[in-house]
Amino acid sequence: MAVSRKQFLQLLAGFGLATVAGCAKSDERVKVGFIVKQPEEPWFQNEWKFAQQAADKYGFELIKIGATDGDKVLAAIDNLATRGAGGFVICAPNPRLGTAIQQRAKANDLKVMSVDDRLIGSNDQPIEAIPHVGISATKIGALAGETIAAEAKRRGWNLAEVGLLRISFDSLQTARDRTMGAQEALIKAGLRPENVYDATQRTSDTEGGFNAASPVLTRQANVRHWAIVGMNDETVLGGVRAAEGLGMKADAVIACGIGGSGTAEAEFAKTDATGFVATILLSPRQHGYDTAEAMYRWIKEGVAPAPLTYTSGQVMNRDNWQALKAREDA
Ligand code: FCA
Repeated sequence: MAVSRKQFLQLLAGFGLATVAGCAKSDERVKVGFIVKQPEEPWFQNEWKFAQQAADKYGFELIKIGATDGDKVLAAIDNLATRGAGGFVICAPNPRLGTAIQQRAKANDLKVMSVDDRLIGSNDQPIEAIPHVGISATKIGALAGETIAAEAKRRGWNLAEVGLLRISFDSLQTARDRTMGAQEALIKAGLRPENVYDATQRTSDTEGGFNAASPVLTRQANVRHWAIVGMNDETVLGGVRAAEGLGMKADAVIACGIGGSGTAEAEFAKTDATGFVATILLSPRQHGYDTAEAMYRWIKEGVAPAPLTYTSGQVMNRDNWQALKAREDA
């Protein structure tokens, strides 16, 4: 019978031999892993920050691991088992790692729940057995689109003449739902479907957004007014920077991000407004604190988390960002 390293250590502990294995006399604290795909992104830093607050409140140990590819994810899961974790929360670098993650967690006797990006199984469907907390992507995207439409109206733009740059990452369901939600809202407000230009990004950071946007904007040199949407603040900001690089300043661009973490804050804090007019503020508290707390309870009390939770967002801009942040940190 195959015995995982964790089970092996537990067996040793059972025989009073834990110290022989070099394990300090057993640490009774619950340990919760929190694996994220892009540890340098402010959103994930924020998730970790709030997860740590849950750890401090309940007295469990939070083990934070950044895992940018599949090998690192599997190594992280083994590492968590070795360190005696009872389970982990994960935003994986690729949702298609779902089956591998599920199997590896099972082999190591670890509970698993996903956050932000839902894991996909071998049948191409979400793995329903893994509890998930994600954003209500289509609605949040629609709010981004409506925010842009309202600003266009305020500026007196004719939406029928506006180009929409949809920076896309369609292999990720939440990213597709977000940007399609925005696109549909803008079309409803008067944007013409033939004026939608997709720019496919390879990475979901600012550089990825910039590299995707530049050639598309260059090719459509006749479009004078641009709306820009994307899966997160970094992506959208990359699009705004690309437009600026081509001489399109704040009066030619209306962009709305999704996220509201440090990237957007830094943009709003600038003295001069840029084309990045707003973002949809998400809740890193719900995605970080609540998921870590739910995993802790699952391990400690055997109470499984809700199978599926969708969180909402609200418009954040230069006028209200400081007030909204103060409320979130309170
Ligand atoms: C995805 C994105 C992140 C963030 C999160 C809520 O994981 O990559 O930037 O938007 O969803």
